[in-house]
Amino acid sequence: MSATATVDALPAPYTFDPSTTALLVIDMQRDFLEPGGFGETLGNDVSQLRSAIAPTAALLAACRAARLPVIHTREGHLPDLSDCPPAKLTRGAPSRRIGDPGPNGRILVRGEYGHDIVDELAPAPGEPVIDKPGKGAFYATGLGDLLTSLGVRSLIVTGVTTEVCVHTTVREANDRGYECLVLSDCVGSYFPEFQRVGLQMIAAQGGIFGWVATSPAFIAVLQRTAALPQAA
Ligand code: C5J
Repeated sequence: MSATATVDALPAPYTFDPSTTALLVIDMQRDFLEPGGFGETLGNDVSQLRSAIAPTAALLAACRAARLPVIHTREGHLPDLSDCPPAKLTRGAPSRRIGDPGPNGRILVRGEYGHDIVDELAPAPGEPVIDKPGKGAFYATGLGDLLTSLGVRSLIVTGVTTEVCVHTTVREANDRGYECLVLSDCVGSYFPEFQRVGLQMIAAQGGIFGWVATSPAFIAVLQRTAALPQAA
């Protein structure tokens, strides 16, 4: 694929070249989406995030069919917590702290069941999974080098939570020159008002750090573009 495509988006249509575009799925982990994990220890209603699963599954299928690179991320820490800053480890009064044992294994620790991605959105063989200690997917990871090696310039961004790891990553990506389209039905927040305002913030001020569209709109354009005859 090398034709450009345009999706209806806010604040303005989003034009991308599928041959330089990747899907980035942020932190769709049991620790955030299922009971007994990090999200719930902070007092959140984790059911709020589940609406993002089905549209993201459909999006994954469409991106795989169109041969867009798919990259997943997971937030979490080494078993000895040496990559977890004290400010993150000791903050607040959660019911369990990072590293404590929980029903899905140690909270937010790499290699534990709760740290992994939910079954519905499991990475396909060969899809990169970026483990990150922070909220942003570029901080202390190889994501930047991976995107450079793939020749990616545009990112379709989904995942949780809208106002934390999705926002941080989109801001980081924007500062690095990537054009980010956030799909509103494929991101989720524990707080409906943060979901609404978080999306508004991305597209405000002429698209201060990105664009916002729906996944059906994006998928329809991707499928139409993939079906076009390609120049030799
Ligand atoms: C949070 C995330 N909310 N993935 N992480 O702590 O948004």
